[in-house]
Amino acid sequence: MPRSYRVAVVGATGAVGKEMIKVLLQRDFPVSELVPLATSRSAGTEVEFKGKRITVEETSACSFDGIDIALFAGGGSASQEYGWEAVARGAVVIDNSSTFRMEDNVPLVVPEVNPHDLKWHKGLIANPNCSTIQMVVALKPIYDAAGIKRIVVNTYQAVSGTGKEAIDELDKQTRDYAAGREMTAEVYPYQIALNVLPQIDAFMPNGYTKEEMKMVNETRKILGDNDIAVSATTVRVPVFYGHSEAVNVETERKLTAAEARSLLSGAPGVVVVDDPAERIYPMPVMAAGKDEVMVGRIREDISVRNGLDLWVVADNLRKGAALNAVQIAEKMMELGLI
Ligand code: L14
Repeated sequence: MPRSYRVAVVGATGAVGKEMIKVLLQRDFPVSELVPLATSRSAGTEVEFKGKRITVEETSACSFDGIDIALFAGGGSASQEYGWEAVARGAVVIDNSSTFRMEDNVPLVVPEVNPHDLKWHKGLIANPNCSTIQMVVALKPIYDAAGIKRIVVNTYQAVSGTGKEAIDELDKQTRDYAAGREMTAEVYPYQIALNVLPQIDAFMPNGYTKEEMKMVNETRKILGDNDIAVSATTVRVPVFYGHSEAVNVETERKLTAAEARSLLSGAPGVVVVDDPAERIYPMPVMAAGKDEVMVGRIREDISVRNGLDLWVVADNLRKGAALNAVQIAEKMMELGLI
């Protein structure tokens, strides 16, 4: 494989796609050619990369001929249609949609947590769900040190996870409210401004949403441990960028809060932001635009023998999506897999 890569970004004009192009630039990823792809709706528009304007092309099977790495920014339909096709045409695919995450022949990877799973890839690697990624980055050091029996997580998810239209909807509803106009909701079933919606993605027969079950199943797959019990409630809040999570974890062995804090301080991809006396804790406005997963409110759960409570915040478009995808490519380079 070359030391500089022809990189396609599928969904290049969306919230995640744009962030992917930004991350490639910021990290100086060795791109010999950038090929931005999108649906016919956005084809013909331009993106800027290293001072050049590049025309966005409509995705087709032939788009992947000669491509080394294809980053699918996700909406599942392009992934469904072209994911394995791109592999057949010689590309390594890193897919941000939920389409392939639970398939047995597809590694589901967070580079700080399970880089070894890249070794058995079959051409397509899945990028986990945004809420799952930031949680497992924070839990990995705890899992390694003390084992994990059970996780109960509640999320506070930003609208940017849904995409540009949702960012615009929160912006518009907020303006409408300030101007005394009536708000209308199109993207979400109810107003999101000044509100909280206890539904992300569709409901399943067991009463959980798909987003909640993604957190359950993906966490076990990434940590490689099907014995971990996980329950999640995923909630949309009127925040533009940055997902927050209240994570309760029951460990096999006792970990004090001080031990957890010191483990997390040395963990890759984590920054501890935890000084309650000074009112210092992570918040989405602080995490937006940052690469690290921020952890604070670290304390021992008073209701069980071996339990911890954590507050975990990260930029859902960066570590939750674009950055993790690019880090997967970087890790594959490092391991000599591309
Ligand atoms: O599984 O915030 O990647 O609406 C896509 C939609 C994550 C949540 C996924 C959202 C989801 C996202």
